[in-house]
Amino acid sequence: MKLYQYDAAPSSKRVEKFLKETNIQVEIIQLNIMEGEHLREPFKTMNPFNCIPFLELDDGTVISESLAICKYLEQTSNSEIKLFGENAKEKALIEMWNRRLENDGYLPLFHGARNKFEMFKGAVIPGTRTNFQQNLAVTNWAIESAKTLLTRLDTHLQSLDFLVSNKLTVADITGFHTLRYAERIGIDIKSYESAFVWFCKLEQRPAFQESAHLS
Ligand SMILES: N[C@@H](CCC(=O)N[C@@H](CS)C(=O)NCC(=O)O)C(=O)O
Repeated sequence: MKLYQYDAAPSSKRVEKFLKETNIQVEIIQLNIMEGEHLREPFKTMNPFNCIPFLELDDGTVISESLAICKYLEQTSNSEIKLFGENAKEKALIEMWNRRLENDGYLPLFHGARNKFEMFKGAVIPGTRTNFQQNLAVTNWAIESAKTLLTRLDTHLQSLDFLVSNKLTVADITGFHTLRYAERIGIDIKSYESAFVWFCKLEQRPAFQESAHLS
């Protein structure tokens, strides 16, 4: 089994944090997406969505999407740490928060960034290289959506250290990277005080010390 990553990319960072928190070991191969390595063969055919991360199983099956990868690894490992939850209620609440964060924050901001920053010119749609133009209206919509989410998140986190069951789950990892995107795109995340305290505590965790950064 091999995990294809590019450690400086947010999607890979989510998987990296999951692996460190759960102590799951997997062989990792770095593909340099800045140099388009993922767009060349054999990787282009292995994952037709042409993005990292993706996991190649020993039988040749390829699983992409960061959380699908994490879920597969959690369910097939001996790790006692279950970041997707241990019972029906916990699992549902984790999925609820994860979807809220992804739908209203992480994904809008992900596309907002691709429609704003110079480095994404010619690569507005993930896993493509085209002349499709960037559109700042997408970025502005993303900022508005994320601010609404951050207000709600801030209220939820007023008396909590984590989003669900007072222990770290994948929803916290998604949330951490949502705030990272928000900060990068210019939202003042410090003004969401409870969410910012939660973010800073997460940042201190050993598993959240990152191995690579985008330049
Ligand atoms: N929803 C996917 C997103 C994957 C994705 O967009 N990965 C980006 C890096 S964060 C990528 O590989 N980009 C390469 C490209 O656009 O060519 C996931 O969570 O795994």
